[in-house]
Amino acid sequence: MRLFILLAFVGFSFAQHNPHMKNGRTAIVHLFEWRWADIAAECERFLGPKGFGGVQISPPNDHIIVNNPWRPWWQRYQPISYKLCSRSGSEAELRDMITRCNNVGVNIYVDAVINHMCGSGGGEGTHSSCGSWFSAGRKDFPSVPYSSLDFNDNKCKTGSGEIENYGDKYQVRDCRLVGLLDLALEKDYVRGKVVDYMNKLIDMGVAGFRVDASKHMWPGDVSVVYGRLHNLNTKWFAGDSKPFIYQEVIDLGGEAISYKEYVHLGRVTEFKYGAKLGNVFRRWNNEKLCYTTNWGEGWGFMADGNALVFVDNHDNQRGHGAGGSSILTFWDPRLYKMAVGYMLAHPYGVARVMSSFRWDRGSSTGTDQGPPSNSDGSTKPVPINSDQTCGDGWVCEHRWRQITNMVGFRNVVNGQPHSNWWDNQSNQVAFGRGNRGFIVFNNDDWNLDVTLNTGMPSGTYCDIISGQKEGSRCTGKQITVGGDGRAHFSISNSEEDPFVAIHADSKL
Ligand code: AAO
Repeated sequence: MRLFILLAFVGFSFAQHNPHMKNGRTAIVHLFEWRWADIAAECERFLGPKGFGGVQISPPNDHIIVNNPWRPWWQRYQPISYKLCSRSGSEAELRDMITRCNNVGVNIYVDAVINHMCGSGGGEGTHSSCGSWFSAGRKDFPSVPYSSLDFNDNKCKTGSGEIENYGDKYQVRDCRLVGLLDLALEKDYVRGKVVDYMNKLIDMGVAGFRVDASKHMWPGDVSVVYGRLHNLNTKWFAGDSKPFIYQEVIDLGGEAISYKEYVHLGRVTEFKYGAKLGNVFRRWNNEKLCYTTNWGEGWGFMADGNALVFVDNHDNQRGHGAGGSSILTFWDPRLYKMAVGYMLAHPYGVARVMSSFRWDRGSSTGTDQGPPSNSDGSTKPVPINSDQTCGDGWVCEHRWRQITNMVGFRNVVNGQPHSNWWDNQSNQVAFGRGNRGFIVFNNDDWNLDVTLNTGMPSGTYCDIISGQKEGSRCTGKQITVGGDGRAHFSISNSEEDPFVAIHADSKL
């Protein structure tokens, strides 16, 4: 009986921690600011075939239009209503994308902005992506509808009405985050509107949500919201599947609010992961790759089953949000590929890969600059070049061979233990995943030349970093594993990508 209660509890409490990825897929890609039509095509032509498990999409709901005169990316974090027309496309296009991605085994996770509406200085008029009339000054959003009664200002105790001190949990939850009108999620009416919005998306076929600004909502309030969500659409998911929830809580330590208040509700973004991994690969603060032998919980991160991990996200890649200068991004491609490779090879957490657009680092628009756009402000499509990279300012890190192939690696080794660790007490390390995969890094200033126990069956394998297996041939390095599981590795520190990875499906 006791065991039964325990199992029932575990089953219940972990229900929203499961990303419900299909066919043993394991990684999410954030296609930041992509149009729905492009995501649908990308699922069919690339993500499905390459084994990606899901896409995090930008907020699909009605949002403010900021004319600067250019449109910043962050306008989508200022909701005007829960209608489904956004910079990425119409409701019909959203529905078509969800259907087409699900049909090729790729889940959709929605970035849900439910803590607030637009900024208090957002003005009055119909400058929203759906053309909905609103008044920020009067806190009037008739397309929901929300009125001034549905906001928290009466609860907030700071003089400015803003969050002034992250050391005070009441401020963080009851006051405005950067001027954004803070919804009173304690009200059943507000909860109901949020639940209806999320349930509509679930019924359309999404697999879950990234919950924006979760730190700024009381756990008791979001718990009620999550509890009222529908099960996933049985056209694509097993019956009784709860939506996957991953909550954006920035906790690098030292603040009033801890990630621990949210882990029973769903997964939580582990912001320490990218900050520390950046230090390790940059070799800052005397960090060395060899110290990552106990990477994960051993580094003070949250429990494996609660974590959503990433090297960079749409905020900290451009200096917004938290993380600091150690965060690695596509601007440092060599170290970035290694860090993403490390994350995808390592069993800890549910992994999310970032896919960005370039911004002009020299210009005044800087880190606010929106996605590649036409002169009328509409977002440009993502053109695919003949070499499979993307054009027009879309970076498409997920299409970089090294990263794509490591997504495949993560699928092949799924469920296998972290094994056969080796290091040189510096920045050369190697580890395996049972007998299914093995990876070797050289982040030192000298060559690596060593014979290691890989734990893999004997045979010749194709390195998926310097090339890949194409039919029966290998376009990269070949690694020969002997009958004793040992293989010789040689990685020059001057190589373009100083790491090597092999797995069961790259055997020649
Ligand atoms: C825009 C304008 C504002 C304007 C506002 C309203 O930029 O000037 O006032 O409109 O008109 C995004 C953009 C914002 C944008 C907003 C709305 O990033 O610039 O404002 O859309 O359009 C906090 C939150 C976290 C949030 C992060 C950016 O806790 O939830 O700020 N991220 C999400 C989204 C993000 C979005 C929103 C939320 C809003 O991912 O894209 O904003 O929907 C500390 C706290 C963190 C806090 C940071 C803020 O971090 O811990 O919780 O994040 O401060 O800077 C060390 C510490 C670390 C600390 C950090 C500070 O690293 O260890 O804890 O320093 O840098």
